[in-house]
Amino acid sequence: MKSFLITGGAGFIGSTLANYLSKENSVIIIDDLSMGKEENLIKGLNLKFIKGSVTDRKLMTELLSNNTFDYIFHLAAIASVADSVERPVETHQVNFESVLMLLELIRKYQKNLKRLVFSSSAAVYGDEPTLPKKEESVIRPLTPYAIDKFAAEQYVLDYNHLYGVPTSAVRFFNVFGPNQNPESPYSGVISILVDCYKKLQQGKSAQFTLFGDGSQSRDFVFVEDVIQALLLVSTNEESLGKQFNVGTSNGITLKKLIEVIDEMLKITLPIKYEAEREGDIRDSVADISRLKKLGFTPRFTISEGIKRYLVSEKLLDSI
Ligand code: UD2
Repeated sequence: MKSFLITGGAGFIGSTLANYLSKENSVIIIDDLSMGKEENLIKGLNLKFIKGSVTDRKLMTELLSNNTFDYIFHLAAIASVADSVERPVETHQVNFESVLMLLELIRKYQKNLKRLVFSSSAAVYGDEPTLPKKEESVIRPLTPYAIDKFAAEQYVLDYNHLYGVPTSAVRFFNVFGPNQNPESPYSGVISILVDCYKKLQQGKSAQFTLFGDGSQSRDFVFVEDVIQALLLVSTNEESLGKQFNVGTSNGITLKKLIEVIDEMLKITLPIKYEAEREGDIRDSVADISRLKKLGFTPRFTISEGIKRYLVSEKLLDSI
């Protein structure tokens, strides 16, 4: 049995990882439930939940000095780019300062750690138009969110180079799947779409607001493939001190995506068109050759991932 710490472990990606790992390992989760939900977690003997913030120095010091972890996944963050623009100082505390504090605590107390994996974001590439994005592509972080993710990621990797702390980072593209919280307007677009279709299927009225003309494209990656990536990155010697794009290498436009779901559910989604969101990136697609070298193969096409999601939300009967 290995010992895991997952910060942000009640959130969408964190809870999927925790539920998978706690079948055969001991998992401690810390989450302040700002976006995550305790009911995302399948409670069992191997899973311990702590409600608290990664910015709480006392709590984090206790956690790191009283336990020995094999692996730490740092997934806690203010995940909304818009939020970071509204509240740059608070975002910085959560998305950057907590990381530096965690690194210091690991350096001091976690001498047997096998790996810290930090969750960075495709946001670091900003609006530089060259596609697909490679890890060594031009970095142009445009928001407090992206600046903090990039700075934290660089610190995480530098702690490997400078102090030998075993670290890696992943740059998530557009992750989707069950348990993604659709409540904020800046939640993942697929969770918002699924929420709309759900209402329509229940005979309620719903309308999807499409920002722009729908020709923008994204590399949507199903959460189970993200788990595959996290496990590969955390256990591979080759990934020490490096960052990895996590996507599928396939982009799809929003328009096409809606057509695919319309067809699956035999529903025509009512769409209200609004102006493009400020700062919206037109196209985003990952080059995943670095991750592939670790043995990664995306197992879900966008349609397969969407189907699974719709089944889990009981919008479709079976696969
Ligand atoms: C993703 C990440 C964000 C950051 C960014 C970096 C998510 C949820 N967000 O933002 O954290 O890393 O990538 O580039 O993964 N849209 C609509 N209607 C809606 C909601 C969204 O039309 O109700 C559009 C939106 O304007 C955008 C696209 O859908 O063009 C995808 O939006 P998103 O918020 O899911 O993700 P993105 O790529 O803006």
